[in-house]
Amino acid sequence: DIRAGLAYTMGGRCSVGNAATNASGQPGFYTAGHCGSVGTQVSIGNGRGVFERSVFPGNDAAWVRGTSNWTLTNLVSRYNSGFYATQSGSSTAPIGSQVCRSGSTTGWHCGTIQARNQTVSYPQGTLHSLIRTSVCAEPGDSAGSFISGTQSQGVTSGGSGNCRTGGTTFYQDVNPMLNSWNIRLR
Ligand code: TYR
Repeated sequence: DIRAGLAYTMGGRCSVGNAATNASGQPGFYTAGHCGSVGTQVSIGNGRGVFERSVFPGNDAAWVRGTSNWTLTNLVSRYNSGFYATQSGSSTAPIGSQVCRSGSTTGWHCGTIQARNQTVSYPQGTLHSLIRTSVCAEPGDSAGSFISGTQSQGVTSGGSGNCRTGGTTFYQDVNPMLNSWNIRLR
């Protein structure tokens, strides 16, 4: 089944944002745009999918549709912290809220939401409207789910530092993806 935080490969490795369905009810997940361009093929376990939407830079947003039989769940992998978190919506959490993220390199890590509407420059270009957090992340954690309580907030984009000494990580807001592509959270 498809769960937030699971690893997928597409040449490199990224993490599932959240399981979701598109306007036609087809299963898939949303993720980060820097993980693949439209047409990029994805493997997740023995399942297959394809990037059907991708925006990067500018934003860091993408939709992957499953091309094999996928079972979707609203669970978020917490890795070494045990069991799962449950996602039940995408209400925006205020600045200062605790937020955690699930990623396939470093697992489950938490911190606080520090600032919205951040413009960030990567070697590939400039991104707008990212949200800054004190959560650590490392390569391969990209695109994994940020969740505050039970509410999904977004997908891991990039940042600095690491999970040994601490870091700053920016995420892409989930709601613009859901709204502009008519995607429904699982
Ligand atoms: N951008 C990274 C990826 O593609 C994820 C990452 C996030 C890496 C924050 C480092 C960092 O500090 O996997």
